[in-house]
Amino acid sequence: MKRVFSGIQPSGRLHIGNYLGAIKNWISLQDKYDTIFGIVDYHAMTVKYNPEEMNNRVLNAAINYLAAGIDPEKSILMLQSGVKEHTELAWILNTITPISWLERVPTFKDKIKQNPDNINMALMDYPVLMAADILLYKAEFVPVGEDQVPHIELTREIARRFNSIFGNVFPEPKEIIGKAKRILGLDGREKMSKSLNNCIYLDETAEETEEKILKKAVTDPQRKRKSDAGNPEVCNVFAWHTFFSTKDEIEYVNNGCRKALIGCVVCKKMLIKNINKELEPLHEKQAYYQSHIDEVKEILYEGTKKAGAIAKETMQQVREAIGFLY
Ligand code: AQP
Repeated sequence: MKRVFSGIQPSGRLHIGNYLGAIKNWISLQDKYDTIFGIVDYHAMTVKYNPEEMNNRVLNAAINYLAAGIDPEKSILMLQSGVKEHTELAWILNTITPISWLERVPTFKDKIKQNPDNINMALMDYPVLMAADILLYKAEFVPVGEDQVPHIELTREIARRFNSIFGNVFPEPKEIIGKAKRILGLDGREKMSKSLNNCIYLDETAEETEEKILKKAVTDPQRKRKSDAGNPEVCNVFAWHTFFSTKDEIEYVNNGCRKALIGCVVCKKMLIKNINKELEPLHEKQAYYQSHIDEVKEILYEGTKKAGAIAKETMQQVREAIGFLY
């Protein structure tokens, strides 16, 4: 089976953007591919963070992977910092990656804007570590949201360059983009992001989700009252409907909004019902794993060990290729 690798950085609690853009796609790949899903904690260090929170963030990510349906019998669930070969390979890849390739990565520019007081080396080097994450497992496919595509392109360029200098070691991975390319946040403008306080978190209660959507979710800004005809194309609440509601409901909301037959509150309430319905089984499993946290740690430990064995093999080939066989 061909191999798939993907990961999420534990830079905060996971949200429905991570769920729709990443985790939900991962579930469907488990039967067709040899799948490895990482919690990439070294990536979460590129911005300031509270060390006391990191352990809980990692466990929150692991719980959500499992609750959403990552099956440890089918997939490897691993922790990046538990496999030292990630940073080792990243260093080697650094030596063949021109700085100019990293300067043009769009997320680097975004991160500089978001962290003007902490523009560190790792913010720029993040995509090389990501390339190492993928290439270490010789993954051929990487399911990601649209924002990560430049990183996968860069990974291909790095793999190509390594292979041309040192001999053929790495396949060139391809991205797999699902239907949810870019989920916007409650603000209806920016990508839903852990660092932007515009999220519906996966561990939020049904009541918290309801309150956030009713009070904070921005709809068509032109529509001031129910009697105004709305434009679903510019309404983020409508965009969310397309992921959580049935075909008939989407049509009902689309038509009702355009003809001013329904107001934004009715539209939001229907969405709330559907989001909570989809997340209900996930919440039940979260509660199970929360109260069986040792089971979660064991799964992560075993997965990290398995990943480590694959990583060792690749690094042996890399060392042979770069002439480090003393
Ligand atoms: N809003 C989103 N829409 C679609 N996909 C998304 N992903 C994240 N947000 C959205 C996808 O989730 C995977 C893991 O992403 P990540 O958490 O490792 O990094 P990120 O994209 O930087 O996520 P955040 O929430 O925006 O984190 P911060 O705020 O810390 O930078 C990726 O496949 C990503 O595409």
